[in-house]
Amino acid sequence: MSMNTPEEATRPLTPAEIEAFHHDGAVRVEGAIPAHWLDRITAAVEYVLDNPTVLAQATAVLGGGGFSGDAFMWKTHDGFRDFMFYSPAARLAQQVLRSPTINAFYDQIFAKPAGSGAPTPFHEDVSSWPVSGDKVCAMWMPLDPCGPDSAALQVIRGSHRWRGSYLPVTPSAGQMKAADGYQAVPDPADRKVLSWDLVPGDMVLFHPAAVHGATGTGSARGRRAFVSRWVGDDMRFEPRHAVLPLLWDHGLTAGDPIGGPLFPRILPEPIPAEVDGRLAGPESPDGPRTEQFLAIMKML
Ligand SMILES: O=C(O)CCC(=O)C(=O)O
Repeated sequence: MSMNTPEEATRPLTPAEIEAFHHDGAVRVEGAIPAHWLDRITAAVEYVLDNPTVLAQATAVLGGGGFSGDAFMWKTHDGFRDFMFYSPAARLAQQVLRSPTINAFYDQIFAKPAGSGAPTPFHEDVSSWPVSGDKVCAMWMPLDPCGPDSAALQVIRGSHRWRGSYLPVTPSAGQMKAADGYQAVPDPADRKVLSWDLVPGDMVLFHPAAVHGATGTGSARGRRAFVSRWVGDDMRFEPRHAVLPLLWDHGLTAGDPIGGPLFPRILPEPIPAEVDGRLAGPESPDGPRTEQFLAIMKML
Protein backbone atom coordinates (compact mmCIF):
# COMPACT_ATOMS: atom_id res chain seq x y z
CA MET A 1 0.00 0.00 0.00
CA SER A 2 1.43 3.43 -0.79
CA MET A 3 0.85 6.70 0.99
CA ASN A 4 0.52 10.28 -0.18
CA THR A 5 2.84 12.94 1.20
CA PRO A 6 1.67 15.76 3.51
CA GLU A 7 -0.38 18.71 2.33
CA GLU A 8 1.28 22.13 1.96
CA ALA A 9 0.92 24.51 4.91
CA THR A 10 -1.43 27.49 4.60
CA ARG A 11 1.76 29.53 4.76
CA PRO A 12 5.40 28.70 5.44
CA LEU A 13 7.00 29.69 8.75
CA THR A 14 8.68 33.09 8.58
CA PRO A 15 12.43 33.47 9.19
CA ALA A 16 11.55 35.40 12.39
CA GLU A 17 9.43 32.47 13.68
CA ILE A 18 12.21 29.99 12.96
CA GLU A 19 14.76 32.23 14.65
CA ALA A 20 12.50 32.64 17.71
CA PHE A 21 12.14 28.85 18.01
CA HIS A 22 15.91 28.39 18.04
CA HIS A 23 16.66 31.42 20.24
CA ASP A 24 13.80 31.35 22.73
CA GLY A 25 12.83 27.67 22.58
CA ALA A 26 9.20 28.54 21.76
CA VAL A 27 7.20 30.70 19.38
CA ARG A 28 3.52 31.35 18.77
CA VAL A 29 2.53 30.53 15.18
CA GLU A 30 -0.81 31.57 13.82
CA GLY A 31 -2.66 30.49 10.69
CA ALA A 32 -0.31 27.77 9.38
CA ILE A 33 -2.60 24.72 9.69
CA PRO A 34 -5.73 24.73 7.48
CA ALA A 35 -9.06 24.90 9.36
CA HIS A 36 -10.23 21.51 8.09
CA TRP A 37 -7.39 19.82 10.03
CA LEU A 38 -8.38 21.65 13.19
CA ASP A 39 -11.98 20.41 12.76
CA ARG A 40 -10.77 16.85 12.19
CA ILE A 41 -8.50 16.91 15.24
CA THR A 42 -11.14 18.46 17.48
CA ALA A 43 -13.60 15.69 16.56
CA ALA A 44 -10.92 13.05 17.09
CA VAL A 45 -9.95 14.46 20.51
CA GLU A 46 -13.62 14.50 21.56
CA TYR A 47 -13.94 10.85 20.52
CA VAL A 48 -10.84 9.74 22.40
CA LEU A 49 -11.76 11.63 25.58
CA ASP A 50 -15.19 9.94 25.48
CA ASN A 51 -13.71 6.50 24.70
CA PRO A 52 -10.52 6.29 26.76
CA THR A 53 -7.80 3.80 25.82
CA VAL A 54 -5.70 1.95 28.40
CA LEU A 55 -3.15 4.77 28.38
CA ALA A 56 -5.90 7.37 28.73
CA GLN A 57 -7.42 5.51 31.70
CA ALA A 58 -4.01 5.40 33.39
CA THR A 59 -3.49 9.13 32.73
CA ALA A 60 -6.90 9.91 34.23
CA VAL A 61 -5.99 8.00 37.41
CA LEU A 62 -2.75 9.98 37.71
CA GLY A 63 -4.62 13.21 36.96
CA GLY A 64 -7.03 12.71 39.88
CA GLY A 65 -9.93 14.44 38.07
CA GLY A 66 -8.00 17.63 37.23
CA PHE A 67 -6.37 16.35 34.10
CA SER A 68 -6.77 13.68 31.41
CA GLY A 69 -5.05 12.76 28.17
CA ASP A 70 -3.73 10.11 25.85
CA ALA A 71 -0.71 9.45 23.61
CA PHE A 72 0.09 7.63 20.36
CA MET A 73 -3.55 8.04 19.35
CA TRP A 74 -2.48 7.87 15.68
CA LYS A 75 -1.92 4.13 16.04
CA THR A 76 -5.58 3.39 16.65
CA HIS A 77 -7.61 6.38 15.42
CA ASP A 78 -7.59 7.35 11.73
CA GLY A 79 -8.17 11.08 12.40
CA PHE A 80 -4.85 11.30 14.24
CA ARG A 81 -3.13 8.99 11.76
CA ASP A 82 -4.17 11.26 8.92
CA PHE A 83 -2.97 14.35 10.78
CA MET A 84 0.47 12.79 11.31
CA PHE A 85 0.70 11.38 7.76
CA TYR A 86 -1.02 14.02 5.61
CA SER A 87 -1.44 17.36 7.42
CA PRO A 88 1.15 20.11 6.84
CA ALA A 89 2.55 19.62 10.38
CA ALA A 90 5.50 17.51 9.14
CA ARG A 91 6.35 20.23 6.60
CA LEU A 92 6.44 22.90 9.31
CA ALA A 93 8.68 20.59 11.37
CA GLN A 94 10.99 20.12 8.38
CA GLN A 95 11.28 23.87 8.03
CA VAL A 96 11.90 24.70 11.68
CA LEU A 97 14.30 21.80 12.32
CA ARG A 98 16.16 22.38 9.05
CA SER A 99 16.14 18.63 8.52
CA PRO A 100 15.71 16.86 5.16
CA THR A 101 13.97 13.96 6.89
CA ILE A 102 11.11 14.18 9.38
CA ASN A 103 9.73 11.26 11.37
CA ALA A 104 6.58 11.24 13.44
CA PHE A 105 7.62 10.88 17.10
CA TYR A 106 4.19 10.78 18.75
CA ASP A 107 0.95 12.64 19.30
CA GLN A 108 -0.66 13.45 22.63
CA ILE A 109 -3.71 15.06 24.29
CA PHE A 110 -3.67 17.21 27.44
CA ALA A 111 -7.16 18.06 28.67
CA LYS A 112 -8.24 19.94 31.79
CA PRO A 113 -11.88 20.52 32.76
CA ALA A 114 -13.17 24.01 33.68
CA GLY A 115 -12.12 25.08 37.15
CA SER A 116 -9.24 22.61 37.33
CA GLY A 117 -6.81 23.58 40.05
CA ALA A 118 -4.25 21.24 38.54
CA PRO A 119 -1.28 23.11 37.11
CA THR A 120 1.06 21.29 34.75
CA PRO A 121 4.31 21.41 36.77
CA PHE A 122 7.28 22.97 34.99
CA HIS A 123 9.34 20.24 33.34
CA GLU A 124 11.25 19.35 30.19
CA ASP A 125 10.19 16.47 27.98
CA VAL A 126 13.53 15.15 26.76
CA SER A 127 14.50 13.65 30.14
CA SER A 128 11.43 11.37 29.86
CA TRP A 129 12.26 10.10 26.38
CA PRO A 130 14.33 7.19 25.07
CA VAL A 131 16.02 9.35 22.44
CA SER A 132 19.05 11.59 21.97
CA GLY A 133 19.70 14.38 19.48
CA ASP A 134 18.61 17.98 19.09
CA LYS A 135 16.34 18.14 16.05
CA VAL A 136 13.04 17.69 17.78
CA CYS A 137 10.00 19.93 18.11
CA ALA A 138 6.50 19.92 19.54
CA MET A 139 3.43 21.63 18.10
CA TRP A 140 1.05 22.45 20.92
CA MET A 141 -2.37 23.29 19.48
CA PRO A 142 -5.12 24.55 21.82
CA LEU A 143 -8.62 23.44 20.90
CA ASP A 144 -10.16 25.98 23.29
CA PRO A 145 -9.27 29.65 23.89
CA CYS A 146 -6.70 29.94 26.68
CA GLY A 147 -4.21 32.39 28.14
CA PRO A 148 -1.31 32.64 30.58
CA ASP A 149 -3.68 32.30 33.57
CA SER A 150 -6.08 29.85 31.93
CA ALA A 151 -3.91 26.87 31.04
CA ALA A 152 -2.07 28.12 27.93
CA LEU A 153 1.41 26.63 27.65
CA GLN A 154 4.14 28.52 29.52
CA VAL A 155 7.76 28.18 28.45
CA ILE A 156 10.88 29.50 30.20
CA ARG A 157 12.60 31.49 27.49
CA GLY A 158 15.93 30.06 26.36
CA SER A 159 15.77 27.08 28.74
CA HIS A 160 16.23 24.58 25.86
CA ARG A 161 19.86 25.71 25.85
CA TRP A 162 20.46 25.02 29.55
CA ARG A 163 21.46 21.42 28.91
CA GLY A 164 20.53 20.28 32.40
CA SER A 165 18.75 16.99 32.91
CA TYR A 166 15.62 17.81 34.83
CA LEU A 167 13.40 15.56 36.81
CA PRO A 168 10.73 13.86 34.67
CA VAL A 169 7.23 14.63 35.86
CA THR A 170 5.80 11.32 36.97
CA PRO A 171 4.67 10.00 40.33
CA SER A 172 7.87 7.94 40.42
CA ALA A 173 10.11 10.95 39.78
CA GLY A 174 11.47 10.81 43.33
CA GLN A 175 12.83 7.31 42.76
CA MET A 176 14.31 8.37 39.44
CA LYS A 177 16.05 11.32 41.00
CA ALA A 178 17.84 9.05 43.45
CA ALA A 179 18.73 6.58 40.73
CA ASP A 180 19.83 8.89 37.97
CA GLY A 181 20.96 12.16 39.52
CA TYR A 182 18.41 14.47 37.93
CA GLN A 183 18.36 18.12 38.90
CA ALA A 184 15.26 19.87 40.19
CA VAL A 185 13.74 22.34 37.72
CA PRO A 186 14.88 25.94 38.48
CA ASP A 187 12.18 28.23 39.89
CA PRO A 188 10.29 29.79 36.97
CA ALA A 189 9.48 32.85 39.15
CA ASP A 190 13.07 34.05 38.61
CA ARG A 191 12.91 33.67 34.83
CA LYS A 192 11.32 35.17 31.75
CA VAL A 193 8.27 33.00 31.06
CA LEU A 194 6.73 33.09 27.58
CA SER A 195 2.99 32.53 27.31
CA TRP A 196 0.32 33.87 24.98
CA ASP A 197 -3.42 34.40 24.66
CA LEU A 198 -4.32 31.70 22.15
CA VAL A 199 -7.34 30.64 20.14
CA PRO A 200 -7.92 27.42 18.17
CA GLY A 201 -5.89 27.71 14.98
CA ASP A 202 -2.82 29.03 16.83
CA MET A 203 0.02 26.78 17.89
CA VAL A 204 3.02 27.05 20.16
CA LEU A 205 5.99 25.51 18.42
CA PHE A 206 8.51 24.61 21.11
CA HIS A 207 11.71 22.70 21.72
CA PRO A 208 11.04 19.82 24.14
CA ALA A 209 14.25 20.54 26.07
CA ALA A 210 12.68 23.88 27.05
CA VAL A 211 11.22 23.91 30.56
CA HIS A 212 7.46 24.34 30.27
CA GLY A 213 4.23 24.02 32.22
CA ALA A 214 0.74 25.49 32.45
CA THR A 215 -1.64 26.86 35.08
CA GLY A 216 -4.97 25.25 35.87
CA THR A 217 -8.03 26.42 33.94
CA GLY A 218 -10.33 29.30 34.82
CA SER A 219 -13.94 28.66 35.86
CA ALA A 220 -15.34 29.61 32.43
CA ARG A 221 -14.07 26.76 30.32
CA GLY A 222 -11.91 23.68 30.06
CA ARG A 223 -8.81 23.48 27.91
CA ARG A 224 -7.95 20.71 25.49
CA ALA A 225 -4.61 20.72 23.70
CA PHE A 226 -3.42 18.43 20.93
CA VAL A 227 0.34 18.05 20.61
CA SER A 228 2.26 16.46 17.74
CA ARG A 229 5.96 15.78 18.16
CA TRP A 230 8.43 15.46 15.32
CA VAL A 231 12.06 14.43 14.95
CA GLY A 232 14.77 15.20 12.40
CA ASP A 233 17.82 13.46 11.05
CA ASP A 234 20.07 13.55 14.16
CA MET A 235 17.74 11.66 16.51
CA ARG A 236 18.73 8.22 17.82
CA PHE A 237 17.07 5.65 20.04
CA GLU A 238 18.59 5.73 23.52
CA PRO A 239 16.63 3.61 26.00
CA ARG A 240 18.08 5.02 29.23
CA HIS A 241 15.69 5.71 32.06
CA ALA A 242 12.83 6.82 29.89
CA VAL A 243 9.36 6.99 31.34
CA LEU A 244 7.47 7.45 28.06
CA PRO A 245 5.49 4.19 27.76
CA LEU A 246 6.08 2.50 24.39
CA LEU A 247 3.19 0.08 24.07
CA TRP A 248 3.93 -0.98 20.48
CA ASP A 249 6.92 -2.93 19.18
CA HIS A 250 9.37 -0.51 17.57
CA GLY A 251 12.22 -2.82 16.54
CA LEU A 252 14.91 -0.32 17.61
CA THR A 253 18.05 -0.97 19.62
CA ALA A 254 20.33 1.58 21.31
CA GLY A 255 21.98 3.92 18.81
CA ASP A 256 19.61 3.22 15.91
CA PRO A 257 18.36 6.25 13.97
CA ILE A 258 14.74 6.89 14.88
CA GLY A 259 12.43 5.11 12.43
CA GLY A 260 10.36 1.97 12.07
CA PRO A 261 6.63 1.38 12.53
CA LEU A 262 6.30 3.34 15.79
CA PHE A 263 8.21 6.40 14.57
CA PRO A 264 7.70 6.34 10.80
CA ARG A 265 9.37 8.65 8.34
CA ILE A 266 6.95 11.13 6.78
CA LEU A 267 9.30 13.38 4.74
CA PRO A 268 10.75 13.50 2.17
CA GLU A 269 8.52 10.48 1.63
CA PRO A 270 7.28 7.60 3.76
CA ILE A 271 8.94 4.17 3.77
CA PRO A 272 6.34 1.52 2.86
CA ALA A 273 7.61 -1.02 5.41
CA GLU A 274 7.10 1.55 8.18
CA VAL A 275 3.59 2.70 7.28
CA ASP A 276 1.90 -0.14 5.42
CA GLY A 277 0.73 -1.89 8.60
CA ARG A 278 -0.98 1.24 9.87
CA LEU A 279 -2.46 2.06 6.46
CA ALA A 280 -4.04 -1.39 6.50
CA GLY A 281 -5.93 -0.59 9.72
CA PRO A 282 -5.70 0.40 13.40
CA GLU A 283 -2.87 -1.24 15.36
CA SER A 284 -3.69 -2.17 18.96
CA PRO A 285 -0.98 -1.92 21.62
CA ASP A 286 1.17 -4.99 22.14
CA GLY A 287 -0.29 -7.30 24.85
CA PRO A 288 2.86 -8.03 26.94
CA ARG A 289 4.03 -4.40 26.75
CA THR A 290 0.63 -3.24 27.95
CA GLU A 291 0.62 -5.79 30.80
CA GLN A 292 4.05 -4.58 31.89
CA PHE A 293 2.91 -0.93 31.77
CA LEU A 294 -0.17 -1.72 33.87
CA ALA A 295 1.96 -3.60 36.40
CA ILE A 296 4.24 -0.55 36.76
CA MET A 297 1.18 1.69 37.16
CA LYS A 298 -0.06 -0.48 40.04
CA MET A 299 3.28 -0.01 41.80
CA LEU A 300 3.09 3.82 41.69
O1 LIG B 1 -0.82 21.10 28.03
C1 LIG B 1 -0.24 20.96 29.09
O2 LIG B 1 -0.78 21.23 30.18
C2 LIG B 1 1.17 20.47 29.14
C3 LIG B 1 1.78 20.25 27.78
C4 LIG B 1 3.12 19.59 27.85
O3 LIG B 1 3.70 19.41 28.88
C5 LIG B 1 3.73 19.15 26.57
O4 LIG B 1 3.14 19.33 25.50
O5 LIG B 1 4.83 18.58 26.64
